[in-house]
Amino acid sequence: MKIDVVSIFPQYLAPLQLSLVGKAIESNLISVNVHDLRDATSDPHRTVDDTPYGGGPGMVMLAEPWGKVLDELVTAESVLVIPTPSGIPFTQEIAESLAQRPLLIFGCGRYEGIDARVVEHYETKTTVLELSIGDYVLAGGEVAALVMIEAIARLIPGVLGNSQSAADDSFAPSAYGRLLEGPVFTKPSQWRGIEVPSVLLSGNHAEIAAWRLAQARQRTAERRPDLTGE
Ligand code: JD8
Repeated sequence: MKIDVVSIFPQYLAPLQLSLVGKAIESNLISVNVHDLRDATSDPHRTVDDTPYGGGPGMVMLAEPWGKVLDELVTAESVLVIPTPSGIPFTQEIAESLAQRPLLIFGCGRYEGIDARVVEHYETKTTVLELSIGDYVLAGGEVAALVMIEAIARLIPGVLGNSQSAADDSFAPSAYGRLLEGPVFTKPSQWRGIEVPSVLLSGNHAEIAAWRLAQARQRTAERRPDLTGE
């Protein structure tokens, strides 16, 4: 998978070189290229924004620099992801779908957002997804891109080590819908007077699996009834 990220703060994407995504890059399972939007400007001040038509607070990102950089990146097979608080909620299901695609492009806006004609234009050239990572407001799209890229990359075959499995994740599909993960424990078996549930020390794998499923279903029903349709 090839991932391109466009931002006026390319250093914001430096964490992609670390940990899970960094190892996937080193293993050539994915490639990540970060592009500075200001390199696509044509004035001495490398201007990327201007005042909004119709008035109102803040500044809006100019369409032309986006056009210049995206014309070099977008193909019919690409998916252009635009993080925005007004987007469709980003979910594990969307992450699973995007993990199947050969080329993802993340357009990270700032200020009040990107001139809407950019999305309108590129919808005629490629698949465009305006996605939101949650119901709160950030200062720009970079953090959202980091979140989405990590969620997607870990689903690419070979990225997670043998000891890990996306199939056991929270939100992974199961016979009972997408469930939250239950509680996890490690040594010591007693910590500050609190014991590990005895079933986990029993060695009875069927009982352990049943207990874990029951815990996941209970936690999901309590915290996220929307996931179980209850
Ligand atoms: C992209 C500019 C800031 C947003 C004026 C604050 C995603 N879940 C999410 N929350 N916020 C974002 C997000 C915020 C962004 C941009 C994503 C580009 N801003 C703007 C509109 C109000 N400022 C996001 N995904």
